[in-house]
Amino acid sequence: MSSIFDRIPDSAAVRPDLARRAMLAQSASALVASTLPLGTAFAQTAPAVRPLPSYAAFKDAGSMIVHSANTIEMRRGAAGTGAVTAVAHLYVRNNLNPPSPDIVAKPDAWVVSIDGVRTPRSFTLAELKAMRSETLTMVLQCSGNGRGMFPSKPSGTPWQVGAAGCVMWSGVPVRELAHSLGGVRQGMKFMTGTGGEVLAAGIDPKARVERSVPIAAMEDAILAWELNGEPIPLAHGGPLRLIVPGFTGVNSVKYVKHLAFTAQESDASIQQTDYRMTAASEASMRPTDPSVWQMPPKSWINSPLADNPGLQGGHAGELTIQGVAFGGVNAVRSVDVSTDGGVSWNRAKLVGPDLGRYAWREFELPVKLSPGSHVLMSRITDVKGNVQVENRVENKAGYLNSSWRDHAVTVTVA
Ligand SMILES: Nc1nc2c(c(=O)[nH]1)N[C@H]1C(S)=C(S)[C@@H](COP(=O)(O)O)O[C@H]1N2
Ligand SMILES: [Mo]
Repeated sequence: MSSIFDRIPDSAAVRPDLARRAMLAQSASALVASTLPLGTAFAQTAPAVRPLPSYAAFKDAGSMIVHSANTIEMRRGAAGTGAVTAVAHLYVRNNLNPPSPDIVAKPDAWVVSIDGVRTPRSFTLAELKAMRSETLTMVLQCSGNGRGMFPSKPSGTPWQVGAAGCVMWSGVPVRELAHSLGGVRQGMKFMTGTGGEVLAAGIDPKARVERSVPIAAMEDAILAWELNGEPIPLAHGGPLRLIVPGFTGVNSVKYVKHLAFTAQESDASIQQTDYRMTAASEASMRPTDPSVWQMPPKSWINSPLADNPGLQGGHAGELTIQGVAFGGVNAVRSVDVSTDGGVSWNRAKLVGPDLGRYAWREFELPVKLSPGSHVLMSRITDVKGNVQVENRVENKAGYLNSSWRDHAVTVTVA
């Protein structure tokens, strides 16, 4: 896999952001935007530009940051203002190399086995497609999104905001599938999905991608074969993916080959000693530390930004602040925006379609900023009254950063 990185182009031509930045520097722009010091540090130490790996070659290269062949994020602001993220912009994250593209060549032949029900059995994808299906819009977000903003520099991909997107999945509801198989057996506490990666001979089977979530999550989970109305590409877990809305990305197992209702959590390492909220001072993650499951409420501004000065309007300082907000497992109630570093807040307007409780809402707030520097941030409140946290929860691996302070942007009005 490393061969795809043999040629690393370094010309500005493959960095549209750099080209744009150079142009902006020349123009007499009234508004010069830059991210907060942490973001600036990231921009200065941005990883060398790498080409997209072949399985993700359909991505819009100019909108993506290729951290590695298995970790690709969307640039902040690249999604535009649509409520649904284009597949060409959606981030990619693989814990193991993806399986052979052969599995999406004949998607209907894919087999998934269902266990922990009264009458366990296997289904081909063709058989699942004959059942009633549903479409679900949800935020898919990596547990480590925002890790790049932890000053402690936890190991792992230093994602900014772009390991997230809001996309539509279509497939069969897990609760209906379980019902058709006589229902879940007694005593089952978890829903456990197993990924279809084939481990090389000699590799510890605990290295498999297998995740367990509390069984209540089955109520809204689906086994999906379509993403934004098209067959799911290999990069996003085709031909069949378990979708657990409201939970972080790792819980939505790609190329799912086994779905089981289990009494215990999986013994896979990815469940037991990874994706845990462990104190930074600990040597390793322990199975007794809290699992990374449901996503907390989070929002961030996508415009204006350093790479996207946004709507400057005809007058200096007049612009519309835009961003996205989601509540994780709960719908968005409201979003507030501050232009003075979090001292005072103004209610933003929710715009665009409401695609359900698991989707993000776009928000906007027109403002007039005086000459000088302004720190902009957003803060969501969900329908249950939970408010986006001010400060990140420090943890060893840099998970679940939803701090509104960390997601601030600084703009300077000339
Ligand atoms: N089978 C399998 N499923 C997986 C993974 C994986 O490596 N293998 N990675 C998980 C992680 S950590 C994330 S964040 C999401 C990423 O989904 P995406 O690549 O479609 O954006 O898939 C999850 N499901
Ligand atoms: Mo992830």
